[in-house]
Amino acid sequence: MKDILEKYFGRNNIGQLKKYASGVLVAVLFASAMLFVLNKDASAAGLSPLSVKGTELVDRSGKAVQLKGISTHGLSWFPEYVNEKSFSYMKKKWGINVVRLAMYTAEYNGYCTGDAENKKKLEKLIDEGVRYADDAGLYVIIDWHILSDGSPAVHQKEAVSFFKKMAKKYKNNSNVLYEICNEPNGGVQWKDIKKYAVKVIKKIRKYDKDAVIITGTPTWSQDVDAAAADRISSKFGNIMYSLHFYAATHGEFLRQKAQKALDSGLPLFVTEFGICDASGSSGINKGEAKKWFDFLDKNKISYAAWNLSNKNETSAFIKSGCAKESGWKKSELTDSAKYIIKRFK
Ligand code: IDC
Repeated sequence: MKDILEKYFGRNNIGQLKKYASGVLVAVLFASAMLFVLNKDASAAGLSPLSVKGTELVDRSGKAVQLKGISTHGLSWFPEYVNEKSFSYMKKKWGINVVRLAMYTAEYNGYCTGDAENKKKLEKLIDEGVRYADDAGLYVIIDWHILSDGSPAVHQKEAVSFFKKMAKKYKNNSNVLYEICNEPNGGVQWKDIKKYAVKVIKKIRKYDKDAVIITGTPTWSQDVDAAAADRISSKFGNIMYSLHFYAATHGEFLRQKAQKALDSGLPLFVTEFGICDASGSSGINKGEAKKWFDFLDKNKISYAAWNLSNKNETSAFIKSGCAKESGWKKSELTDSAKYIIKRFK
């Protein structure tokens, strides 16, 4: 080797060449270290990290991104749908690009009401869900699904330590988004939700500097106007606000509220919706559903449909007689599923 180098560069130049080579090496190492510090890794599937620009979600190059996908039912009750095949099937055949992992906090076997074993099981499911999503090329929302607990303050302590764990684990996963309280209800005010949100966001930001964080809003995530009037400090970056609708219950009045919030610059994310009524289990309203989808698409609002399960309810995607955990045929899907899948495409 030495002989060859000497032949081409001359004996006197070898020392300089070595210096030059080590300089290049140092520069390359420094550049990759900087990239690592400044950027999340791209996911296995090469998904770009997301950020929030104005009211929109954008990718690394600043291009607007609209996430479209589905929410699981409660992870404790329908864990079987979190599997590798179902995620890649929904991506390929339905055209989704996001899945939401709904983890109830207070209901039966919720994260805060079950035992330690249950907690472990749920965390393992989230871990698998994040991995399957990544492999399939999907973004994934980790949803702290408060519901019967009404105010997020009820389980605030658990929420802070849960999201600390998540943020430490997933800080380099470009496909992970955090939803910190599904649907505040029971009269809890925005100022109290905001207090909770700031506590949780601060904890997440300690580890994960830039992942998108979505907070719930008052009245089952409908009062986005209240949040618009008193936003969370922009210093945290990449914060969005959830808007939930069920088309057979919520119509024009809620779209108007949402429009006003958008006009004032509030970034919205529909982390949950149905085209039936708010009970999740009666009549579908296709007329209103169409108006909602047109509204979402026009404003590039991201959304996740409730729910991926075969529970005997209108909002479920899989017919209750079907036990398959992926690869569903059209005849095995409900009317909700068939309608919504058409809009994914
Ligand atoms: C519903 C489920 C139903 C379950 C119930 C209580 O569809 O099977 O028994 O929760 O846990 C929401 C909630 C979501 C609800 C859904 C339909 O976020 O948890 O799921 N809904 O009622 N907000 C508005 C409607």
